[in-house]
Amino acid sequence: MEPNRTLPRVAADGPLDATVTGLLADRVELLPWEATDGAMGAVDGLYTYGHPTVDAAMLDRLPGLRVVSNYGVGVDHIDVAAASARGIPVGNTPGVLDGATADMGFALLLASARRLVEGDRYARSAAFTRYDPGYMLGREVHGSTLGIVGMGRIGEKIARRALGFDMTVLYHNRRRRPDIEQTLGIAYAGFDELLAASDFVVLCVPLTETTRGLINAARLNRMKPSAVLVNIARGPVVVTDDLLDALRSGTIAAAGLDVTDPEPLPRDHPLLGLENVVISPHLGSATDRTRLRMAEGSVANLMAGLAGRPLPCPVAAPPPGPE
Ligand code: 8YV
Repeated sequence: MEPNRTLPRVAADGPLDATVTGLLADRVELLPWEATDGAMGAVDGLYTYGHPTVDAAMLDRLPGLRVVSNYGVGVDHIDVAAASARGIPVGNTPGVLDGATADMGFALLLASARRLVEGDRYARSAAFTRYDPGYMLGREVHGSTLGIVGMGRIGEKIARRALGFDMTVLYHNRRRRPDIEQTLGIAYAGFDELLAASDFVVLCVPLTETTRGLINAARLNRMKPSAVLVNIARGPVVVTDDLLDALRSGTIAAAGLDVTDPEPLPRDHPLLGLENVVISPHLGSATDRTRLRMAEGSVANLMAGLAGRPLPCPVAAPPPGPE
C-alpha cells in the first residue's frame, strides 16, 4: 500500500447489500466500479455480484490487485484462470446458498406444474366467476420423474426435496456420483436418456463454455411434450429462442425460469407473453438468512485476500484444456 493510504481500496459493483457495506465500514475504501479502468489510482480488491465481467485485460490494468471476491457462487463473469495465472485469488460463497436455491427450484417446479401464477392472475380477474372442475388442470408432481442436470451441492438438495414428493430421481453429471446414488437411491442417466424419461428437468450446472447453449432445439425435442423445464442455473445454459419455439409449439409443456438470457428480458420479449412460463427475477438465493451468510462469506474472502491470507472459500482455477 502507498504510505499515505490507510485503508485498502476496493472497487465494488453496486448496489451493495447493506450488510456488506456495514461489514466493510472503516475497513476498506469503497470505490465505484469505474475505478477498474485504472484511472482512479490503485485498486487492491474487486467485489462483484455475479457481474460485471472481470477479464484478463482488467486484471492487467490493476497491477496492485490482491483479491477478487464474489457475492454468490457462480463465477462465470470472472476469468478465474487469468486471475490464477497472475497470482490473484478469487473467492465465492458456496454452501450457504444451496438450500435457498434448491427451495426456489422446487417453487418454480411446483408453480409451473400446477399453473400457480396463471391461476393467481385468473383468481384476481373478473373472469373468475365460479369454480369449474375442468379449468387449469396441471401436471402431477408427486409420483413423477425428475431429471436433475448437474449433481453438485444444489442438485443434491433438489434430489432430497424430490424424494419427499415421492418422485423418481434421475441425474446427469460430468462425474458419476455413486455416493449420492447410494445414499439417496437415485439413478444416473445419460443426458439424452434423462431428457426423454423426465417429467421435470431442473438445470443446476454452472455456466461454462461446455454448458452454454446446453438446452437447444435438439435437446428440447428429446423431452416429453408434457415436460416442464426449470432453470436455476444461468440464462445462457438455455438457447432462449429455441425455448420460446418449444413453449409455443408444445414441444414441451411449460418452463420455470429464475434466470434468462438476456437478463432481464426486454419488456416486449415474446417469452413474457406466454402463459406457460413462470419467470422470477434471479431470486435463487434471495432470503434474508442466506443473503446474510453470503455477505459474511464474501467479506471474509475479501479481507483475507487484502491481508495476503488464504481465502476461506477460494475458487479453484479450471484445469487447462476442454472440460
Ligand atoms: C446471486 C447466484 O444472487 O450465487 C449465484 O451464483 O446466482 C445468486 O445467488 C447472484 O450471483 C447475484 O449476486
